Amino acid sequence: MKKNLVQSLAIIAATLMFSITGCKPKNAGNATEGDAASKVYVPPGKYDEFYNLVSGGFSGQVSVYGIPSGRLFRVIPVFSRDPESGWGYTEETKPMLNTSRGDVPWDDQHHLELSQTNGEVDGRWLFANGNNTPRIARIDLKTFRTAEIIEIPNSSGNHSSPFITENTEYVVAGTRFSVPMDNQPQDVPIDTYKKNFKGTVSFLSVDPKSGNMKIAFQLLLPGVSFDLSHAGKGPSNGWFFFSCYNSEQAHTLLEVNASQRDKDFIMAVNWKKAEEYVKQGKGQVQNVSYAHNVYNDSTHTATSTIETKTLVLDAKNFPDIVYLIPCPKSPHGCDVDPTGAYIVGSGKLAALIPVFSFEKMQKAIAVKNFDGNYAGLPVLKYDAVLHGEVKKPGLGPLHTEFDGRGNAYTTMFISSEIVKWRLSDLKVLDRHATYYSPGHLMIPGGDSRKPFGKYLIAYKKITKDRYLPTGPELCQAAQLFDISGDKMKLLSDYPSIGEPHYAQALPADMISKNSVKIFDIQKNQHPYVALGEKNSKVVRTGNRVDVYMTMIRSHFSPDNIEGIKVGDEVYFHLTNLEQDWDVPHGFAVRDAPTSELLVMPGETQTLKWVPDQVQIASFYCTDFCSALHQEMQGYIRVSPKGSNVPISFSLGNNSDAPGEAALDDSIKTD
Ligand code: RUQ
Ligand code: CUA
Repeated sequence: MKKNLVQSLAIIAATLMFSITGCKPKNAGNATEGDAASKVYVPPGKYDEFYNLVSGGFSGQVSVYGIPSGRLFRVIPVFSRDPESGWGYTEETKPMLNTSRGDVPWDDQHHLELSQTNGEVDGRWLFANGNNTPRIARIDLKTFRTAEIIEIPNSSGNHSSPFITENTEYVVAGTRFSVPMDNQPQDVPIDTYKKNFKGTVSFLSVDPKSGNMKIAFQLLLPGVSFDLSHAGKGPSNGWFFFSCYNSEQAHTLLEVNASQRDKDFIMAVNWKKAEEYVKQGKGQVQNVSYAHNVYNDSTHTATSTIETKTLVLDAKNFPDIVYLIPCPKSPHGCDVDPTGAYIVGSGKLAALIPVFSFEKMQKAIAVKNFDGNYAGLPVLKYDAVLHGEVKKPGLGPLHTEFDGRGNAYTTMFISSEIVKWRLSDLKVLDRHATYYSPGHLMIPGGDSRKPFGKYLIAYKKITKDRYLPTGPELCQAAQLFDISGDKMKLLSDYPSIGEPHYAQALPADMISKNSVKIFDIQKNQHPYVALGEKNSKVVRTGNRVDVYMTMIRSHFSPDNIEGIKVGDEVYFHLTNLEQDWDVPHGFAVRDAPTSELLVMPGETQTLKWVPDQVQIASFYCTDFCSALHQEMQGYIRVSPKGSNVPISFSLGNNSDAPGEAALDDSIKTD
């Protein structure tokens, strides 16, 4: 007990010290080792070995890097509007950011999880959580586009998400903030937390063919904070593990008030059992409201549906679904090793890392080796479930990944290092400084049954002096290590987009072999497609004008439009007629209070424009598409409201108005 107190004090002292000194370990200078340069060098024209998909944190997006080069390939817009691609600005993509409370064009994206088959990454989909407005997105890795976003009811701050079961049967979402349930009064005093605030974890089923998600059931739980999670695998398949903090149920100054108890919990959920109860018709259907947004690659259009029902199982009424494992000091990371035998909890303020045994947990459950209950849920005895503790690993353990060779790697936020330890005897084998303060780390496949244990990347919260200064705001960063030998070797570091939290990676060909190069224009089912220039046209219906416009190197059809009036609602439906890889065209019209469109070959996208003054408005292609890209442009005549200029449109009719030909005598065309 006393020792615990001393350790806690030491940690608090260290935390303070690091926050004051800025977490700068000694010898930050000569960081790489040996032939690092040649190990990360991918010569021009050669490909990287792995795709690395990295969370964008408060950018709301996901970025795609190559490993080992650290080259940035792309930013995939997910929860935030993106002017570069028109995501969330085009009529087709606006519904993707719809929620039960309207348009929410930003989120805080923390965790990513690749779809798996038999516990191994399969390269089909990438799931991403939205933290602030509880949502889960599914990205289709054929197109690198967000294909679906579903909102989570009865939740607030969707942090322990979107982790998956070993055959992608379910993707989970646990609430960070406990709140009054959606069907309960919301206008309650905050100090009625213990009575009125509840936690939930949600299980969303994933259709094995289409990938489409559906909220299968939610577990109603005591009002604590759920933080991270990971599914069991192999022998522990059928279980899900969630870390939780604030078992104190504080609602203010959590920094102090939620750090009172010596132990919080890892919550073990028997989801197969829960599934059986659902099949038996147990649980309660609640009226709620949440958006389910799906993008269709044939119509190139998203739809948003507001769903109204959710099935809730109150965990305390089903005594064999949920068990609590005591875990020291506000656990954060919750990681399951590749064999599925061990569950690692990382107490942010603990001076050790507890490793739990699934087998021991099963035994303890069988003989009811309980230490009382917490809010009606059985608490297992710590010692009965413990495989052992990693002693003196470092300060501030956060997250653990595995190399598939029996070793685990844990980030130490406070002492700014990665610590390698062995699962069997819990011995620390190696440690390496990081620059600085790592949050998550990632080994390709490192949370699956089959890690590709060659590289490790640490994602750092603090950059300080690593790069040229860019004013007060500095980038976050990633650091690549070679973990193929006994000792970790630092190879390189590179900046990241937004704040990286979790990441995933997989061998490049698992994705590249299926990558879509163009959309087949013959299969374009967009209601406003123009299949060929001869079908381009301008149609007025009242004050709505639909422009069916095509793009091909290097002109629009039509490119002269007249008869538009101030206040008209003009919809430019741009169809890119190209059928070649890497030939997008862009579209921007003057003063449109929205972004450009960027239209891929075979695709149709729509920009809405309401001209508010009489003008000749120009429009042009924004993406350099050919030597004559700069010629890809056009004019729109906007006449006053109520004028009687008829709609007309043309392409290539370069004749002059009667009597106007020789206005400028200096121009001779002979
Ligand atoms: S978090 S740095 Cu995943 Cu949001 Cu641990
Ligand atoms: Cu089309 Cu530039």
